[in-house]
Amino acid sequence: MSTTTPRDELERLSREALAAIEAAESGEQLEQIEKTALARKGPLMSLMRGIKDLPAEERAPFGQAVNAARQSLEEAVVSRRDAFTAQRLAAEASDTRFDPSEPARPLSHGHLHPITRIRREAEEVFMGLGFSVVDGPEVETEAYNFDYLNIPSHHPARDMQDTMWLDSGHVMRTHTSPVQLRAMQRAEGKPPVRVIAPGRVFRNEQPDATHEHTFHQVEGLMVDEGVSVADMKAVLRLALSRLFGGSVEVRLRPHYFPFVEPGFELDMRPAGSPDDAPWLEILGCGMVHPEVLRAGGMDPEQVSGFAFGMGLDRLAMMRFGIEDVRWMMSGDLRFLQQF
Ligand code: FA5
Repeated sequence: MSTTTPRDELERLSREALAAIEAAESGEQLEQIEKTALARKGPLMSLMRGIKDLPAEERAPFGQAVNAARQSLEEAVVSRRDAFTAQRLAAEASDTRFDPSEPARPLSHGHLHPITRIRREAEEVFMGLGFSVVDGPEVETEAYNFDYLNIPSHHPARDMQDTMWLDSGHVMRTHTSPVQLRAMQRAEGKPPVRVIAPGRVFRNEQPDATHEHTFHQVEGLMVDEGVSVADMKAVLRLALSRLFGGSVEVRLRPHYFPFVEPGFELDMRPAGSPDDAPWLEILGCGMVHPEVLRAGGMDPEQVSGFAFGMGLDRLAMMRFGIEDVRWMMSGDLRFLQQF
């Protein structure tokens, strides 16, 4: 007959489990041992279940002994696991592939797009002249893009700007001029209004070296009592001189835009150029048409104003000597990295 008592069994189980924990060579092995030795349905717990067969006076001390054995096994698992972690960290620290004295690799970082640079410069220049910078929606209503600007439907002037229409009846704005109206309306009939509105515009164009379907303009508007063509010419000459970093001379050529009267195209060249030096066409401008002032809530009997629209892409092309406008939005790093 076997003389093994539950106490002997408990001791044997504890000894074997401890030896296994000590002998474990990896975290995975340790986890396996933990799962079998300390499982709820494992050998220790089945000893616990046999407690009811013991004489009454032995039950409590035996229960305590099983619990104590369980606890010391759990502690052994924890300290073995800590040892593994310490080993791993020590191995990592001594890994010769990591050299903290090695110089850092240079970080590659981006820079501003040429159009962003020109836009910011234009904002600075006009803010210096008392203008504030305003924004408007790229998806416009037909009324703001055309009608309020004195371009009624079926008027041939609509064909000047090939339009991308949305199914909703809205348009992708073909120019920044709608922002003129929004700025005047915001002023609620009270001059002065002095704003510029830079932004993206869209036309249903066949792209070529000087035409994009998506490009950038800066609109400008100044409305007050007694504003004249002379004011317009002076402000634009000053602004362009600052933008191009040298004094320029400008000339106005009559041009038809439905929303101004009179309307002009403005050409420029460096101040003091010989008489036969070429002029560069740079923007459209003119005195705000009375109908447009009225649509903006201003009284054309009381106030007058000038407006202009400048192509930012073309400005950037001149400033940086870029030959093809299509490179601007190409996202081609070989192009962008030159700036
Ligand atoms: C207009 O868009 C008028 N709204 C400008 C204006 C505003 C006139 C206020 C009077 C008063 P225009 O279509 O000419 O005008 O365009 C203005 C500028 O945008 C041009 O001088 C040119 O620099 C630029 N531009 C026009 N079409 C393109 C295009 N397809 N790609 C790149 N730039 C363009």
